[in-house]
Amino acid sequence: MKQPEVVMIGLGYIGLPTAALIAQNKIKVHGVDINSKVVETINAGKIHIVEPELDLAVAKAVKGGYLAADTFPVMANTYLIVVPTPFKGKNEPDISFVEAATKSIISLLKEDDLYIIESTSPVGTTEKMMDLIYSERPELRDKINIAYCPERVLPGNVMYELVNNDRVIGGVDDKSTEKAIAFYKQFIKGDLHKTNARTAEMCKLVENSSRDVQIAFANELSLICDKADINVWELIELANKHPRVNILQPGCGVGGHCIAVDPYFIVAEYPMESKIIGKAREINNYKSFWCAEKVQTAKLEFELKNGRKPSIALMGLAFKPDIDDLRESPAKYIAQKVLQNSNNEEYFIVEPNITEHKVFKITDYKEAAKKADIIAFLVGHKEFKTLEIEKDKVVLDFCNAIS
Ligand code: SAJ
Repeated sequence: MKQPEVVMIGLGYIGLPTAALIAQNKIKVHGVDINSKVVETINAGKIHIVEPELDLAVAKAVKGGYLAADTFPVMANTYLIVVPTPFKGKNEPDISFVEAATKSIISLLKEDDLYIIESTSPVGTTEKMMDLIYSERPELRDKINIAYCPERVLPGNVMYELVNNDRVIGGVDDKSTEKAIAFYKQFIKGDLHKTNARTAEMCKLVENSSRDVQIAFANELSLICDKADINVWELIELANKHPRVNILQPGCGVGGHCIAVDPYFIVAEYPMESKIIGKAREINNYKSFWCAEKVQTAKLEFELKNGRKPSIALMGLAFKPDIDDLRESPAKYIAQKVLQNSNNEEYFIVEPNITEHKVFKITDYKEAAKKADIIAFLVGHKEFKTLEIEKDKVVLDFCNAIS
């Protein structure tokens, strides 16, 4: 492959679909991943993650010669950093992957190049990386273009949303913003909104924090309603009849690798100011703990009433309905917690979207619902809606799964 136009560092849930999309537009992409297995898989035209339509896009891009992967970068004109930003210590963002990815391309940079970070990052990361680049290559100061552009796709619908969602693009200066806009215009149909790098970084964090805060409100209502003996789902449905009220749904807590994570990036840096954002995280985490306690109480009540230990079905492990993704899943946390407190009861762990798990023995959902005395719905998977549940069962429906 002759010199690629784009180097994509990080070929995960966002990097690979983005690389495939760029390649579909006949722009040559050199994908980089530290995992040589991932590199091999992609070069064979295959994929290592579950995402509808991605397999075809990657196969076509590789076959057409527009996408190739490797464990190291090469010279290009545009460099995209799409690597994870996990936590270290007590919910502190760890930007060491962004830093390592940046370091790996510094020596390749030349005048007029475009460097973009897409990884969710704490405010100021793009400027920090700019300083890092210029400390090693002072002759390039103000001669390259540096920008931040977060993604906002929904897992499971990535290939559609990547093309059609609006994007927020912020450069470290106007020239960088314009250059980044021109780059994304080649393959994105959604509107491209200009700003500066710090605002773009904060925008991503705020989008996910906003959702976390709204879900925390719904979860708080569910705790209040449980005490007040009110059906929270009926209450929310009625309150939402107001033309300007739109309350989200309570559940077992908040999971996934974005909404349960990104708010901490704000709290870690602005702890005194981000009171509601921090509290929302606490409430949503507490909701999972509360659900586990409810299962525990139901077990004890059953034993007192019936003079024998109950069998328990835990329905769902994924972090949200109708997916197979268990990352940061509140349901998985609850299952672990309940099993830690087990006292020789029989358990049925259900997850219709996966067939096996290295820790949990997975049981068919119909069989579990038939055999268990206590059925706790942890995720609102579509399969559960049609279950016929016998009247003598104790049902704990934490996510309105069966109404
Ligand atoms: N949840 C509730 N109640 C609700 C809605 C969701 O408890 O009313 C829970 C879900 O069960 C799940 C969690 O919240 O545990 C997060 O689910 P989600 O569907 O809100 O979000 P994700 O993590 O699948 O994807 C999000 C998306 N962000 C928003 O909707 C604001 C997506 O657009 C982002 O691109 C993605 O995070 C990301 O990468 O940041």
